[in-house]
Amino acid sequence: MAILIVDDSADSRVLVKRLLEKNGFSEVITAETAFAAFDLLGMDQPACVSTRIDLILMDVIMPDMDGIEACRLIKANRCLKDIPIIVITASDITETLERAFTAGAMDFITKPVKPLELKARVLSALKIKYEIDQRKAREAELVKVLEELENANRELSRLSSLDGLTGIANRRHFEQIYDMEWRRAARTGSELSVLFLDLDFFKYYNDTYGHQEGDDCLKQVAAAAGQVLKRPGDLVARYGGEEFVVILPETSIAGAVEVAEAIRQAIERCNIPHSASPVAAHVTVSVGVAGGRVTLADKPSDFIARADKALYEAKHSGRNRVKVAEC
Ligand code: GH3
Ligand code: MG
Repeated sequence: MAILIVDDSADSRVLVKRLLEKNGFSEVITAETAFAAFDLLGMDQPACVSTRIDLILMDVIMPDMDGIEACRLIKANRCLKDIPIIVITASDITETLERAFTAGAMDFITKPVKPLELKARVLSALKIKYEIDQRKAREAELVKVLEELENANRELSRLSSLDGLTGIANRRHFEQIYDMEWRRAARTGSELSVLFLDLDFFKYYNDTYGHQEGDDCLKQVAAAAGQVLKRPGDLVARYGGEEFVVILPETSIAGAVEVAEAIRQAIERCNIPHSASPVAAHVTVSVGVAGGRVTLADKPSDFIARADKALYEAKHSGRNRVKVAEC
């Protein structure tokens, strides 16, 4: 905690310094001119430099630049504006004091300086400075905590929309996006398609290779399906267990069948051995497709039910195939 005395008179500087030191203020720095004070405060630096100075005692009448103008410049500096300034003046003319307060001075002391008055004013200014510092530290801490909270919330909302195993969207996220895409399609009268994918004989896969391998297989299938999707609005999500769902906005049934077939083939190309499957030597999927132009008379659940029914038909007509829902 340092106090800076700015005074062109050497006698005054020595006197005030001694008085302060006698009252236990051990770190007292002096400057002969306003410019020397600016140097000490680092005012010529482009960025804020940390200063030890907690209080400035500023003489008013000085050559080159008077104490009031110096006070105004220090207060205009965003790095230094919280340092209290007490002006030391030979006159207590109202006009001088008014100018000093307008320039940002906190208090004044008249010359000749009286020891008790100096001590009282310095103590009260330092107390205020301490409180300002405490408040600023609390504010900085609060800003930091808020930033951390915002980051954590962002991460939480990202995680809450992802499936823990496969890393693709989860069912909750699918439902949000589907609802949004449905309303958009109904509003604009555009087409929307939905695919339901289900691994064939996956129970046998787990029984043969174990649950861990089963989990790895689900990850590969999710990644393969995701790679097929090219448009920014397309979304693949894990609907649950070994079932996946794909949303294809602004896509006709014919387009959706193409995507479904591309996904089915991409999963075949992964060539994940499935020795217990009655339909192929590798992992395969069945896909149900529903879609078309959305009107306000339709319900969002209609497409889901139709895609699910088409999936059921794909299963019952031999698996490892794509089936389109009847309207
Ligand atoms: P289908 O061709 O008729 O779909 O037969 P399926 O064996 O795939 O269908 P079923 O519904 O009988 O079995 C689904 C299996 O998927 C059973 C379940 O243990 C497995 N499964 C579901 N979720 C997970 C998972 O997160 N990890 C693993 N490893 N297996 C899962
Ligand atoms: Mg299955």
